Amino acid sequence: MRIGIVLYPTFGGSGVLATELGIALANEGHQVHFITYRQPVRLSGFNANIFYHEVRVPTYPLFDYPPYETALASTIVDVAINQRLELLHVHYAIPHASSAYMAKKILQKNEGINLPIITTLHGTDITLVGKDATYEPVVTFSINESDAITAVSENLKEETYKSFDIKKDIEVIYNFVDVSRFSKKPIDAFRKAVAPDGERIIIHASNFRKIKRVDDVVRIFEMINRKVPSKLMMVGDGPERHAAEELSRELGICDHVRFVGKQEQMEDIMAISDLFLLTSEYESFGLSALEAMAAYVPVVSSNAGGLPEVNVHGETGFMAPVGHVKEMADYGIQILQDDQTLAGFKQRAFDHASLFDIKNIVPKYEALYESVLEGKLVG
Ligand code: GMT
Repeated sequence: MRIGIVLYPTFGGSGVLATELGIALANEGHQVHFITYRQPVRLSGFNANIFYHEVRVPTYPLFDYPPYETALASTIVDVAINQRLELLHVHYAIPHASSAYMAKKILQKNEGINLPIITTLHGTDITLVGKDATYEPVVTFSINESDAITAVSENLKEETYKSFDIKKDIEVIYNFVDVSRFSKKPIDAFRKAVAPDGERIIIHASNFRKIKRVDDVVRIFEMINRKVPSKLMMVGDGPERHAAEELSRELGICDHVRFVGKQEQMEDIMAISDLFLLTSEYESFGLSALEAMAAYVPVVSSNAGGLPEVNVHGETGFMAPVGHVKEMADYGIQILQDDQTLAGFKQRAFDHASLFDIKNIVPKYEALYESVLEGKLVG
């Protein structure tokens, strides 16, 4: 198949998932055309089946807000015609689903081409940004106009039906992880550099937006560290990073906390970690938690959104209500208290992550593409 994939090229979960999906499809022999405004972060190395088409958004003195949505629709039209795309898969509804709709209409009218559109809903496109009245009518319309809709968890599917008047079926296709890539042996020298006295290594990775409640991570770490000597690695960057750094100074733990910024080799960092903290107010799924589990790292998380579909309470880690930092710290201590308990959680985290292995999930997207193409009306 010749597949177009529209995505955000950043470190956000939707962009990571879309990039990994495209690479997996290319490895299966499909021709994959990524369409976005910058080289996606996880897209490196040469693959004969992968193409990257950059959306250029020319500036003009009149534009306080350069019209990305229009530029994206025009690029989709161009790529669809010149690369003879058979279908287009857009990740994150805003503004990708409406640009896709616009492109589809142009292709139909001008070229007699029917380009099926698949929209994958990822999270805040529904739960935060999308349902804001500023965007809602366009989001509802463009989701309904998609030929197929998927959501990354049962919870996100429910939230979508709750917040939008969606007339079509939404298929749940869970996020996935390449277990073989994440289950790496830890690099001893790296572990020693972070935890020279054999401390436990705790990790958080996100884009440090408010919704992630990174202050909670710092507070939980402080409580765990009082009982179990540990180090905290804060991976990523975003608006709340500075406040979290300040808090770690206030709590007198900054010698034990490293803010390492955005990292591409997540598998090496995960490999040396003992516990992953994810305190979010909402997660449709929690891809970072799944990647941690695939690296044998148990998870203490909030129980918001789709997290209970990923983190099995008492098995792969623990969950507590949003903001219950003391409870989460106690769970962390319980997991880290001795090597035998930790080893049990690590193994179960890995076993559960294996259910979401790339090999099990990517065929579900391929089957969906095939069923969309079979029902396709040309012209
Ligand atoms: O919030 C983020 O970290 C980024 C965001 C996105 O859409 O780029 O992530 C969402 O999509 C991920 C991949 O499907 C999910 O695993 C995340 O849970 C989801 N984030 C939220 O719902 C807050």
